[in-house]
Amino acid sequence: MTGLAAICSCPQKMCVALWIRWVKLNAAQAGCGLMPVECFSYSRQGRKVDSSYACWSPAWPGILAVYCPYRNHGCVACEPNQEKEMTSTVFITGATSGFGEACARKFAEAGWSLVLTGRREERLNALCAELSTQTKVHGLVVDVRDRAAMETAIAGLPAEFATIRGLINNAGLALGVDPAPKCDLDDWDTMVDTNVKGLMYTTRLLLPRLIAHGRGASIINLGSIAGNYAYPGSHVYGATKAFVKQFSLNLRCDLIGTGVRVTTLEPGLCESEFSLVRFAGDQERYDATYAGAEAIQPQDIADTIFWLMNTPAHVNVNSLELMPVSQTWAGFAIDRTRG
Ligand code: NDP
Ligand code: 8X3
Repeated sequence: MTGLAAICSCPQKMCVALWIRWVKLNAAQAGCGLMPVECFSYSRQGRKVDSSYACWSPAWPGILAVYCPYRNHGCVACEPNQEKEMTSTVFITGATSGFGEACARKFAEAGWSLVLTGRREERLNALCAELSTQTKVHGLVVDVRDRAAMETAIAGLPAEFATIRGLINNAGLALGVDPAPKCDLDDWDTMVDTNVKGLMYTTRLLLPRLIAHGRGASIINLGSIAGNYAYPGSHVYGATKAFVKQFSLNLRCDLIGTGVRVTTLEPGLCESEFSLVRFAGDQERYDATYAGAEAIQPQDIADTIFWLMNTPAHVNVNSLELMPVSQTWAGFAIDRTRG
């Protein structure tokens, strides 16, 4: 990481300038809170004093406060005089509607840089244009199922989006609720290719960038209650989400020591275009799905994901299941035609 020169506003003028060098990222260094940095304070006499502590928030692109060795003098306010590369970037797949779009707005509001993806170019461009008045945004019109296109898109990320602090693997879909014997195999292929392989490609391609961020980085994978419980018509959709859960847990094992967290977020009934896609554009079925249910809204999901990404860097939420209060479990089905 690069260095950052800062002007120290020590009221007693004991020190006049600080040179802070972000030493190599390791577990003890990145993240929110008090952390040791290689921080030299030059006294008025030009004497170099080291071992200060900086309070740094990854959500804010600068040093919030530096406690200089002359702590009793209350030297805490520093103005960074050089923009550096600590801005947090979140990469969101499927940002053209629903949860992904709500997350893009939420993280933009908090000043995170955004990399947003989706296939619907017009929608993606409109969102990128809108949010670019608030923060840095880079749009990628790409299908997560297309491995080569994903490789090219990610390899070509501009340098300012090179290090990724958050990945929201959100792009996904369910097609139909017909029983398995009536299903179209193409639909099953589409769900596996998107929910399983697309998520797999995105994750693998971004892992080096998340690991480069290190402590405090997060991967949030969109699972579902359908990955936890069986219900009629869930077949391949539910199975793809069960994959997401196990893949996430397994990833955690391989990321030990990197500081990168992994969470599966497993929502139940949420109101979004998800059901329009599932019911092939049937608005009546969509309306009936949510009628009177007070379903979870995309904003609720975005708030939850934002919270997950901002928990203390030593905490990993392995999985989090959410339902609207109106939704609970049905009983087991019993075939009573047997005698
Ligand atoms: P939406 O249909 O509103 O959003 C889905 C997003 O995924 C869209 O932005 C869509 O963009 C993108 N997407 C779909 N296929 C692809 C693809 N092949 N390549 C790139 N992007 C793709 O649904 P939600 O926001 O509700 O769902 C988001 C995630 O949450 C999904 O993984 C879903 O399974 C999961 N989930 C949803 C629940 C719900 O009840 N809504 C509950 C539990 C989990 P575009 O079409 O432009 O490519
Ligand atoms: C979407 C939730 O209950 O429709 O993943 O499967 S459900």
